Amino acid sequence: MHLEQEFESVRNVGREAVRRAGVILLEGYSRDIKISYKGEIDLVTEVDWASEKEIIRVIHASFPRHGILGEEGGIVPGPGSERWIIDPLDGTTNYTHHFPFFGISIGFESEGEVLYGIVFDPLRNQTFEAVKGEGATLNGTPIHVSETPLLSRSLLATGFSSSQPEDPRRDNLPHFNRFSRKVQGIRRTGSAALDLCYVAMGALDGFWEIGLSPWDTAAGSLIVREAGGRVSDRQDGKHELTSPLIVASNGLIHQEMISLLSEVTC
Ligand code: 2AM
Ligand code: CA
Repeated sequence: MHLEQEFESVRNVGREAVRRAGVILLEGYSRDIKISYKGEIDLVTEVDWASEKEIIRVIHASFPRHGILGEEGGIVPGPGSERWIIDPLDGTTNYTHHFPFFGISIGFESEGEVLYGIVFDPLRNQTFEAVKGEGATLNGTPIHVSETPLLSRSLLATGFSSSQPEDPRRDNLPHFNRFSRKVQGIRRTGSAALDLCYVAMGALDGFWEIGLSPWDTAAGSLIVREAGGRVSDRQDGKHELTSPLIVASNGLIHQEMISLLSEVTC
């Protein structure tokens, strides 16, 4: 198949997968659902599993040989380098408490590079999408990061991962404490994928978090970059999907964020 044609199919599959997963999330949101615990506080629901299963079904219907990395255990190696990185429900804790902030995140990677990302917020019917080199959109309209020039004028977001909270290297409170005295405000929304999209559309000026997984950041990082923003690790190096800390911003406040993070020793 021609490369451009194949890419058009990647986009169509991404859209169809989030649309179907969104129906599952909205259906579960309106009734009592079964919750299981992965750890003391880290939870998963029957909806996470059903959503991931449906997303994998849609992908494999068109691309049976592509690999899968899904948060809920859907790990299928493929013979080539193409891989789909899936968070079937980002913001599960919000979801189970009926705090209306959660989404679905899907990234498509080839030869180790994310080329396409889609994040869908089914409650607001907002679809954030990016293709490498082609910009980022919200419901089809191009989006761009904010123009806030200074950290002191910025609204940031962060999060606190629910696993290994006792590990001091994953303790975000010292960073939170330091940032909170330097910025206009910090939000803690509970969905890293949507936080990244909010940076991309300029509603947030920056975001950082420790201990995220590839499925939390694969799509959102590309969406930020394609919206003109910057994404890095804590030393301003390349952010890999497995980097322990992610910093995303409008670019203008990035250095200030990096400097402030370097002041915290952990
Ligand atoms: P989740 O709802 O898909 O688990 C909250 O700050 C962010 O951290 C959310 O995107 C949440 O995604 C993610 N998160 C929660 N527990 C996590 C864990 N154990 N590892 C990595 N990310 C986690
Ligand atoms: Ca999840």
